[in-house]
Amino acid sequence: MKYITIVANNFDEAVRKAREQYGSALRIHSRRDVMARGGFLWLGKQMHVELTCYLADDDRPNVAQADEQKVMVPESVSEPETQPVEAREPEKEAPAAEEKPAVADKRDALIAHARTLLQANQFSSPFIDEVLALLVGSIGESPNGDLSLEEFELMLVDKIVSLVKIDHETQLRPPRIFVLLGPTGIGKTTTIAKIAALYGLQQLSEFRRTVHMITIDSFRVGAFEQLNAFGNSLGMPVDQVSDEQEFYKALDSASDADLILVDTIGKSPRDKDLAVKMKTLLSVPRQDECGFYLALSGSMKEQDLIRSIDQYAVFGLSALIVTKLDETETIGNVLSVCRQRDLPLLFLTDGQRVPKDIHKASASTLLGQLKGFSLDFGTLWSNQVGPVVDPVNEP
Ligand SMILES: Nc1nc2c(ncn2[C@@H]2O[C@H](COP(=O)(O)OP(=O)(O)OP(=O)(O)O)[C@@H](O)[C@H]2O)c(=O)[nH]1
Ligand SMILES: [Mg+2]
Repeated sequence: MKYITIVANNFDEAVRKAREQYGSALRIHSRRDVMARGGFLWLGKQMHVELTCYLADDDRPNVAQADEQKVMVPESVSEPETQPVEAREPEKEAPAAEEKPAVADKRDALIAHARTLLQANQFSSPFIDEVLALLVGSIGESPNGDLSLEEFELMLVDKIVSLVKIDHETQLRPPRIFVLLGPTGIGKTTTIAKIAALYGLQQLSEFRRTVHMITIDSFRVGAFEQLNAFGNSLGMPVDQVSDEQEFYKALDSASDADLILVDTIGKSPRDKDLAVKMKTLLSVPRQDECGFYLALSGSMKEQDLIRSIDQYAVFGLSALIVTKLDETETIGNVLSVCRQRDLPLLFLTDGQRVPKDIHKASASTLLGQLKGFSLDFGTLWSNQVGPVVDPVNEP
């Protein structure tokens, strides 16, 4: 039995050509999708389909015609590597042809690559599914999946970033009273000092604020001394309040400040009395001047992040500050939770140094935290509202 190879731009066209030349005696043995040019991850620039066919012995009405038309089919006639497959009704295969299996293969490979990257960065399953669904849509708009790996990864990070909100408004115009909440030891006090420097020592006058710090933590030994030490280094006033009256007085004495940073108690979720005390104290300032922000560590597990957000939701959280990013390799957990709880990101901190180790959240700072991509996002990792003077780390 002789085999005939028919080459066409796609499966439909190959079948049509074959039928025109050989009539209904034609049987399709196998199909191969061939790249005209190679490319990364099967991303060849041009593809064609090779059909290997044979003519059924019992029904070959057009052999002569076929011989005459040999010039219309490629020379290559080869022995099959696998057993022939019947293809009496190629129309039934047409949907598969419309799918363009080679394109589908490329798309599947890219999606698998994206899934691996997202999993490696600890994104949650719902977040991964959402990103992949968006990617499938975008790849579909790219004819023949004609994408380089870099283009595809850019598309991937674009989807990631599109799902995470960033609180640019607060970065540029923080509320007059900025309350920072969060679990014990998460980095609240240190972050308050960093924010104080960011705005209080800001070189760009449009972002500069007169800062006053207040701690409502009168429970932990040394809480005031810690914040006060930062205040002394930064040259900013610090008050400690333990009841509503003291809070009113402190707010009074801070009347000329246009940014009042309020450090809070790292309350244990089990301590109900402390929670009530904090809620009572934090209802003292004018609520329309207040913004409530939650600090959580980048190394917390997804479920713990969600639990904390839900515990502090009673305050009406405006945005999230992620601390201690230097202690974790991945940021997918945080971004997934932000998406899940519809909470924007405000700042990221990545070290103990005040004021250096704080960065405003932005597309580029988030990308700087993504691992495993071929693209180098590291150079994008910068930075702040504007340049700040650093009286703590620089003489
Ligand atoms: N590695 C790292 N350490 C940090 C970061 N932010 C704060 N810390 C450290 O975390 C420890 C706790 O920081 P604090 O600012 O006292 O935390 P807190 O939330 O105020 O703690 P409590 O008031 O006790 O609830 C300190 O040793 C900080 O220097 C950060 O971004 N990275
Ligand atoms: Mg503290």
